[in-house]
Amino acid sequence: MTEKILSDDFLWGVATSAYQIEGSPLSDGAGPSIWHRFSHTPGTTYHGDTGDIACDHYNRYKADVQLMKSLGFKAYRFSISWSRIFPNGKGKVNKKGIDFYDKLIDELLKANVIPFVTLYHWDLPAALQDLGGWANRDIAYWFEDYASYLFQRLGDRVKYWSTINEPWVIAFMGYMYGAHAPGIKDIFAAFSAIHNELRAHSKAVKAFREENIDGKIGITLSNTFHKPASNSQEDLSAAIIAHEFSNYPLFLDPIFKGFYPEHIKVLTNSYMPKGYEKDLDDINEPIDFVINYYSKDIVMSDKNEPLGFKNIVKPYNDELQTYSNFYTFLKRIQDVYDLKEMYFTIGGFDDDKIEADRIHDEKRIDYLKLQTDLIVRAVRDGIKLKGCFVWSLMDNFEWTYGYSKRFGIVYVDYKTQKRIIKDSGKWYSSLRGDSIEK
Ligand code: IFM
Repeated sequence: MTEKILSDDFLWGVATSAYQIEGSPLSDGAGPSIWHRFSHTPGTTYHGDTGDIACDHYNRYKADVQLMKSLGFKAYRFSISWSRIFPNGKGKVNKKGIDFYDKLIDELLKANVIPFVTLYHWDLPAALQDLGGWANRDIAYWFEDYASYLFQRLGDRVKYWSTINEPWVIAFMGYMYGAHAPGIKDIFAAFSAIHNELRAHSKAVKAFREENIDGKIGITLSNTFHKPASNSQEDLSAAIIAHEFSNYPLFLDPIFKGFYPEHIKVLTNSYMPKGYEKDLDDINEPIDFVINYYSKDIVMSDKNEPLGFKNIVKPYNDELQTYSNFYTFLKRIQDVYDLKEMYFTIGGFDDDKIEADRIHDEKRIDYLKLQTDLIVRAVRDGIKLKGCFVWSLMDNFEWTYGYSKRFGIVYVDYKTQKRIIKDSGKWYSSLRGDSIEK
């Protein structure tokens, strides 16, 4: 006997982000973003790749929406480029910039694809970086203004909003390790960035509620399963600290409870901006949902490291595979913060075999099967997962890896911009909430 696990309104979707797919970063009055500036700085990306053309989605969005429609996806998670809307980050709106998203959203709705908008996916207006970017306290107000404008302008049609995509990556890859834009290496700036991201996020959530927008708002978090390198007390503690420092507790504790996690007090007291505690009441503003993304690594205690531990393995594509870990993560998030709604973003990897016009990517299919199976089991076991977004709709600019990594379930021939649906795209498109039965 079969039993239906997922409801018909489970959102099977795909995800992208503005700088990674749009191309034309300076067209129609847009201002440069930090990723435009960073990728144009020699030595920052593989082969000096930039997002200048990317998937040319800015000009091909209609065909891309048709592609999503033809594949039967119910939802599309994409981000808005702040510097298309406000070329200087604040002040005067660039009408042509907002027109692009207006048209994209209308096109999606016409195709029956639900728009799921991310306000910020790493491409800060360069003009705001010149003022300190996420390390400047004022960014909370700049972000609030930007978000409010979008709520007013698009809130009649967009019902799902995520404020910031993977805030940990923004702060630490961008401000501490310097590997991502803006390329800063300063631990104090990184902690200020975390704190200001939370302040900005909560101001946007409050604005959303004040505007009475008919919809839901949440945040997208990266989570890494930190396996202790050994059973020593030091490594076990390092894994706990790494978890609280880089996973959902760092964000959801302040958002839902109004304080930073217990085990990282030493870090927050050492590196956070002075007086940060005074902001915690303001940050404490519950949200409607969380989108989760997972990976795993191994953590070892190391007193010489500024954070007291080091991540000794960080497999790029090797996701958290075991059901018990996956379930425990989601169950804790659901119970500790009383969340009624969660979404999952499935990562991916590059493993394409190209034969004429066919792209065989069995490993990606196996991976997607495994991940979707985890999702179905988690829902069966009471986890309130309401949708799943595969990263990514199509191959795109993978940040410092440039175009050397292909995460798409649709192949992009960058010379011709031809899209070719990979075998994994065909497999994923055959998946429907109502067709998954266990
Ligand atoms: O490409 C990124 C995306 O921008 C954020 N999440 C992880 C993806 C794969 O690395």
